[in-house]
Amino acid sequence: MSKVTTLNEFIMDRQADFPGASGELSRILNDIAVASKIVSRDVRKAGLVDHILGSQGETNIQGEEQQKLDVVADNQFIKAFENGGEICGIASEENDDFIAFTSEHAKKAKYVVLFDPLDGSSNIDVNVSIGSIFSIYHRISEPGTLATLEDMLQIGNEQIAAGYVLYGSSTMLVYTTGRGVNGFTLDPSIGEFCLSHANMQMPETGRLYAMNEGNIAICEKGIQEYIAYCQSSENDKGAPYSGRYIGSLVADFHRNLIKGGIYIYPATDSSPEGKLRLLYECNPLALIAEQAGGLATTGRERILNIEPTQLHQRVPFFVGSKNMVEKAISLLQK
Ligand code: AHM
Ligand code: MG
Repeated sequence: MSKVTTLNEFIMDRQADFPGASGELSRILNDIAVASKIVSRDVRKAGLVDHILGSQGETNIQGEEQQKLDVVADNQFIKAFENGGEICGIASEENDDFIAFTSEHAKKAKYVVLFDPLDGSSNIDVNVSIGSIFSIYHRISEPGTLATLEDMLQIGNEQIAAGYVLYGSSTMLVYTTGRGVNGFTLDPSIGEFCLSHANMQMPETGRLYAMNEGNIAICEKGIQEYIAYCQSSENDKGAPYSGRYIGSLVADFHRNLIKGGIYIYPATDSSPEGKLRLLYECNPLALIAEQAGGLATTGRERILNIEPTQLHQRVPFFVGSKNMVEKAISLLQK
């Protein structure tokens, strides 16, 4: 039988690669793993528990209806970060403003986390995969004080670590600390994430494209041309690509990471900035994509170079296999 490496062991081994590392980042990653196991358990019960499934009857700052599980997951992650003691503040899709933790211990902490506790949550009621996404930064403000908005509004390039959890046919945690990308599958029989996808590499090219094509008529011409290219027999593969759109960013991204492909959420007439949020959806996936050899762009600018101005800022998002993203950029810039 081959040796199983648990996430815990893997994190500890990696910590040894950084002489002088104090273990704070390792503890944050462990806190995320524990919180996501609890969220995974709740997601798995979604169809069974009436009081979890369905709408909470409230809307978040983006005017979207919050699902109960969104709130459950949000609270779970916040609790983990607040109790863990390594985080001085958080920002999440489900909270209008960032939260600065007020305990003396938390004020001394060096890190902030931005996250989407449950992305694609409109898919919960129909039993389709959903995910959590996270992004970790060093704070900019002085330790010992309250976290500030400036701590949250950093460029993606400054991320210390980023990752996602996919609640799919199995639960997987994929993360990077800037030294490659590794994926862990939750073994429910032992309750541990086990290394299943070491050193993940996104294929340079692929034949899968993911976009909400219902928006095609309200996209700019370059997007329409790129989708026509994907569907043409005259493209680089000499045959139409396959369209695959789950409408769950983490699931669409994960499939493309493994099989090769491109995910596009462009600016449209109705959402001129795009739909997806820079800080806790695009930046973390952009870091993972680049670490795996892929690319992430707005079509005009590298995602990881964008100076954020708002917590819930939206950007057009193209992410995936290098050659496919480059082709999309070339048509957009034509
Ligand atoms: P959410 O954060 O409210 O769940 O929205 C993000 C989701 C992504 O997971 C998904 O790719 C996209 O929205 C789907 O949007 P659309 O229904 O417009 O295609
Ligand atoms: Mg989201």
